[in-house]
Amino acid sequence: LAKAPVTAPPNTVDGFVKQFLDNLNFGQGVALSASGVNDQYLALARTVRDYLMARWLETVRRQLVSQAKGVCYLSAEYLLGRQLGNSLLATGLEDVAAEALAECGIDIADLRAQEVEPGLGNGGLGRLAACFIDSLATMSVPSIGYGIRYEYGIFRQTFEDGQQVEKPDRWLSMGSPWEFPHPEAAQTISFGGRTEQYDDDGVTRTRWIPDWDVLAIPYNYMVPGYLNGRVNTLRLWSAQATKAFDLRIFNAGDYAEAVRAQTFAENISKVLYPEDSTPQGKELRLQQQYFFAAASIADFLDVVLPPDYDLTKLPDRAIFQLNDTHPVIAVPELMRQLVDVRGLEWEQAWEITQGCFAYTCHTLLPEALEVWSVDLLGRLLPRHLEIIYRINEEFLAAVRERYGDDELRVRNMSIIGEHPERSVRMAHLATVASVKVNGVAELHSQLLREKVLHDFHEFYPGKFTNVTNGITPRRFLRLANKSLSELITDALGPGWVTDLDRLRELETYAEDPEFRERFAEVKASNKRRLNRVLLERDGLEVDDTHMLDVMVKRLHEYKRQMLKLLHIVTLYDGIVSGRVPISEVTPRTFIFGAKAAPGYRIAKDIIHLINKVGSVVNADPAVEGRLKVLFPPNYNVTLAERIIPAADLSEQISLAGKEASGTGNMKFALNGALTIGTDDGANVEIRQLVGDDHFFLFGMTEPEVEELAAKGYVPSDFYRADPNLRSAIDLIASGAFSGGDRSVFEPVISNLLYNDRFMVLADYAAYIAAQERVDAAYADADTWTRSAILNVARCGFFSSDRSMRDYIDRIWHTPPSF
Ligand code: 26Y
Repeated sequence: LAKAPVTAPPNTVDGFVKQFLDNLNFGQGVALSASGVNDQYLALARTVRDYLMARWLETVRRQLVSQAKGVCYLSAEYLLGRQLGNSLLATGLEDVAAEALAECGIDIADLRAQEVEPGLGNGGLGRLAACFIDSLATMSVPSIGYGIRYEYGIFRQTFEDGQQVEKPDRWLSMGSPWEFPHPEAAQTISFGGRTEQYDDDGVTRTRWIPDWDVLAIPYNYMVPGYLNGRVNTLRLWSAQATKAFDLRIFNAGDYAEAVRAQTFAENISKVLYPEDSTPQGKELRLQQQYFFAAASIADFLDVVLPPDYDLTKLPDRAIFQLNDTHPVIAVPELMRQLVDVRGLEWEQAWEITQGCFAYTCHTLLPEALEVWSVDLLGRLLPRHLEIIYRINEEFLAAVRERYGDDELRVRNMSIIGEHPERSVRMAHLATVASVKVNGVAELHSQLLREKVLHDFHEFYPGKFTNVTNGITPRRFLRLANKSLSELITDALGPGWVTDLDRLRELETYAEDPEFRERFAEVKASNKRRLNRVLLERDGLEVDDTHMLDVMVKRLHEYKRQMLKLLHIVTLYDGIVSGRVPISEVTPRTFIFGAKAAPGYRIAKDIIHLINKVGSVVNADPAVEGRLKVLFPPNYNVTLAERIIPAADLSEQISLAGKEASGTGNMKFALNGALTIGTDDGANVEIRQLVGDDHFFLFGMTEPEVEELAAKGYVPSDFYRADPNLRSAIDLIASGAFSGGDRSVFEPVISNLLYNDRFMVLADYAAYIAAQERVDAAYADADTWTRSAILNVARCGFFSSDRSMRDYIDRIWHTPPSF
């Protein structure tokens, strides 16, 4: 294999100008004088791409030659965020590009603003995948990300009269300069039909006779490492109708039916499911999962591996990391490939398969553990169901051998559940098939071992491990918070970007009054920048003299946006009732960002309520502008990069034992916000690292939650016992935020008083008390700043580079390779 013949354009302003103009003229087909901002953006993107291309081809070549063990990260979601800024950063071209464009009379910021981010994920799990592939590229680890190229990503959220209205996310409508389609490398993915046994030279074998299929077209994306000359690949699959599919019908003259058939096939990669946490038994979702899992396995076996590869060595060549259960159908698919297609013996194939998978669980909520009804799975993937049955049979035989006839245990561990209907428990299948199973924060992994998958932990000692999540410092510090990055680099030099533990050295700077002053000025300037962004984006104003108190994350009851809202209503209630003199109210701007799953009724009601409370509070002269509630719509990665660096207070207030990890919590702390939080997920580790004096802890612990649940939680008892709480709830119930209409928020109120599954009312008093400690601490600006600096200094642990090192050491055993 020859070295890649491609060379990058010269790394100079002149070189960049020439390349940019070439791309504009020859790529877009317009002259500079006639070009619009989108032409210019596309030409700029292609120019940066040109600088990455030689490195990409070289990375692919070396990976082919070395055949070193690599990671195949299988994820149904990648929440990438904008690509341009990150590519400029990775190539070290930020300044060259800005100067070159200035020479052409263009402000690069205008072009950056043109990019529509690919929102191919819902929230934490999808963003985690994006951080991980960034770290793998930066650490030179052989790896490839596999996923789905949704034509429509997560919906665009708008508000109409305070209520969420979903609009389609047409992220591809202006063209995406970052993708490389390869129709010639398509895989055919089959569905439906039946299986049959046949005689193969005296051996009985099984084959699958499917009844329809689709093409999976790979689209490659560059994943550039930070200033290291490496570019890994993200391969996303797009569904296309096969010729056989519609030709037959076309020839019969039924054009409408042909188009319908095509639509049916292409629907598979049409839209991202906007549900998070609550799986809906949607057939299309199972199609999506099999579609990308099967295409990825086939791609790896047929395209990435050399021909005649000895498959018994596969565990030394590849590890397929399952990002939650969404790709777990890859397990029976690999078995099918090995046994039915490539003729291996079952036992041998199973040994290979068990050496090739690892599973990450991202939840603790029982309703979020994916199951597929046997009926549906058998109809869509009959051969896979047979394979799953056989895996289960052998697994349960081993369980029985170990525990005798403990049928209760057997039933609990079975891959097949019987209630409320016969179904395949994907988490059990993943656990049985995997080398390792990991949770995403210490507490989460502990609860997995002790509760959710306890029997499995007992059966497979050593299989369970923890890898605490992380975030990429490139995007979430260096790119998102340029002024803080410059301050840090002034103090420490530039090495921290790939060695985040070095932030520890800032601890001594926290004692330096001049450094504190500069740090406080960085925070203030980030607030001013946020003000400009929100003013232009949504007409919202951020007062840079206010404490900025932020809660951004998916809207979910367990995350308890309601608790934050009750705090705001309590403050407001204190003012309007005259109980609290206005001069005693700390000026705060509250920012919410949250999408609710379109079918999640109560979550949408809560969004509505937040908006209505905001309208009333913001307009009430009695408040004297001291409280402001802002809810910019359509929170996404791009907005996160603007909000997080400006925040003073980070709200991480889930009910203990429900948030697997959280990653927003890490982003805030690393950008110098102090956390108010429960003892949940990675909050636990953040607090341990930054220290109790620099973290506002409140609320029940996980065992206390269990205890309260066991003795019978009665939310209305808390309502009755606490006059502040009662008054706040009564104010909402009175219609004060709904123009006097008591019915509008009745479901929210009833849910709180009579159900309150996530114990908002039980933690209310502790939360209010903790917020009073926040106010007191904030009053001493200099001490607050010192705490903020210590948060930055002590959160280097949360780099996703560290997460990747942990995966490599504990699970993958895939060292960096050049
Ligand atoms: C199957 C479908 C309904 C589904 C779709 C998306 C199920 C779950 C999800 C997404 C889950 C998710 O984002 N989980 C979050 O993963 C983060 C990364 O590990 C954690 O930090 C966070 O606590 C967890 O809620």
